[in-house]
Amino acid sequence: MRLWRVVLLVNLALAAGLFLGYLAWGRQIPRLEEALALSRQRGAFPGVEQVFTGQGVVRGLLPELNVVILTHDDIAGFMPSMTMGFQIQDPQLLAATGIGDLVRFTLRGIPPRMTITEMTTQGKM
Ligand SMILES: [Cu+2]
Repeated sequence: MRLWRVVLLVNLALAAGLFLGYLAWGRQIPRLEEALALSRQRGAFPGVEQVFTGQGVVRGLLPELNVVILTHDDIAGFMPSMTMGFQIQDPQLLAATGIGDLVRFTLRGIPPRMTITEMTTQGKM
């Protein structure tokens, strides 16, 4: 067999192999991205920033510590309902809130160190 034919056959075999590999693995990518997004949601990666939203009632304000005490509902994927203190990022959020307010809030951070970054009053309890 002539050398150029050998080279051509080897190249064709490589091209066919690459194409088949691309077909097989290319189809895995959307499935893997989905699994990754789901794992991130579940907090499967310690050290990765998480975001949760929740609703609760303000029980206490500790402006000198930048803490709000809330009785919060279930925070899906994070914690069940309870009364606890949350660190608050912006002291302005505390000033705009009163005891007994029904609030919606956003928690952001690397668990277990979560901070309230947004909080809006929905009404009074
Ligand atoms: Cu809690």
